[in-house]
Amino acid sequence: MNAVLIQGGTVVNADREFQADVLCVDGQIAAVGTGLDAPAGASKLDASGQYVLPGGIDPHTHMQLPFMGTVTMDDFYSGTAAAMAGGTTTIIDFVIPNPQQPLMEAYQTWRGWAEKAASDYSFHVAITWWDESVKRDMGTLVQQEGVNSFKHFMAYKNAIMCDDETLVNSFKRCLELGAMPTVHAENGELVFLLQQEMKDLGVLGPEGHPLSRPPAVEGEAAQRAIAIANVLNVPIYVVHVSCEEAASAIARARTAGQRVYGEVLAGHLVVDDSVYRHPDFATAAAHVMSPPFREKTHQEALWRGLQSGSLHTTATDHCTFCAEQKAAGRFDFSKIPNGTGGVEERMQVLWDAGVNTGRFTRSEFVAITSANAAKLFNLYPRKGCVAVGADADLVLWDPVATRTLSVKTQHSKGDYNIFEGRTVTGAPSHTLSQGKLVFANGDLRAERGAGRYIKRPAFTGATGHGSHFESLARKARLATPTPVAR
Ligand code: URQ
Ligand code: ZN
Ligand code: ZN
Repeated sequence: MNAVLIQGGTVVNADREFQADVLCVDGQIAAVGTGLDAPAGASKLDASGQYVLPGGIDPHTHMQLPFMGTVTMDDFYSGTAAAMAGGTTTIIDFVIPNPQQPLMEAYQTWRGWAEKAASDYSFHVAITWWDESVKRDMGTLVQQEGVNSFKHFMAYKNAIMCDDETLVNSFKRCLELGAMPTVHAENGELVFLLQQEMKDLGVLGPEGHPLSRPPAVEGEAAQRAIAIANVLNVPIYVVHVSCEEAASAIARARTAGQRVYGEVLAGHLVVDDSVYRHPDFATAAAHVMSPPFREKTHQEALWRGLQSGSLHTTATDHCTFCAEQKAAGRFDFSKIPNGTGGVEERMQVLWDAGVNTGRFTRSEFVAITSANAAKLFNLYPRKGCVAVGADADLVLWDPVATRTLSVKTQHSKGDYNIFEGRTVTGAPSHTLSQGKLVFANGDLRAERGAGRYIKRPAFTGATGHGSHFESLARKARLATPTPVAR
């Protein structure tokens, strides 16, 4: 029996916080309460003065991603190890089939890559093309493999971009299956045209990246995806919302009663577009990711979206390329591999810029870093809360610890840190994954292959939390027209 008793801490869940000890036995939470006794042989952790949080969930990472002619620096071991050093104990990554590649083939490939993961993981599957076999494989993935979310890139023309026909077919299939459609919302046709215009003007450096992907390009795609979902009566989750235009499109739809959910990257909350005007190519290129970092004014819209509940989760889109890889675009910004890191820093940045500033309560912090993602992707209450029966994925959070975030101390294999030099107050002192201590006061003990693939049931029938799909189906039935007898 592997038992750990965490004593003297304040448990923080998304709904409340309270003084309690937490007993973990064989990878699950066995008891939560005051004055718990440790079973014989149990190890003890003193959490006095600290908060005991559910392990963070990052619903948007790309470990070991083949993209734009190269492969990310972090694989599933190094990426999940870095995540646990920052308090994140579950990632939801992406299977991204090449166009015309059978979904099941891509899925098996990614499952193989992820066997080295040190923490638990799950997969969204991207729909990058369409025919009857894709429709069939989506069913297999939902019914047999525990996939309940499908990603659609509206950007990346001539690569993995979805046209409206694919969006409509796939969203409809998602509704049939009880799966959440998600979108990368940028109009890829506009991006392609604006990239060409920038190059025709001789703008070839990284400063051309944001200029070719203005907020209006994201706002249009977000609005279009939301409108398609509305007509089809399916919920929709917009990933990496980066600008006011997309955030307000989501807020408007929600106010009108539509089931739309939004995700915000930690980077988009605190990094702005001045990085692209840095004179050093490598520094500017290191920040090339899509959607790009925006003018500061957009950050307030994102904070307000999270505070008001119109945006729901935080993520990182951890997708690290080194300077040599980024140099592929030295003379053409459109060839710079898109992606930045952050999987280790997310929770510390959000605590420092969110909780310490009074934007979020500690419970709201848990909601946006763990519980909401668990609920939206049907991992709750196995993940996302400190409760009996949940997985023993826990973080002992020291609210007075200070850290300076830097590439020099990060555990990612990337060679850049978009939060370089930022000093934060509040950091994980200990991380437990499946009840095992994997991080303790700077000592990372991530075990290659210890992570498990986590199945996520579809949102139909008894599973899920008050399935939004059933309520939508009821709404659709009520709205079903009756044919006129003639
Ligand atoms: O678009 C994404 O989410 C992937 C390809 C990572 N890269 C990025 O720039 N966000
Ligand atoms: Zn994306
Ligand atoms: Zn991504």
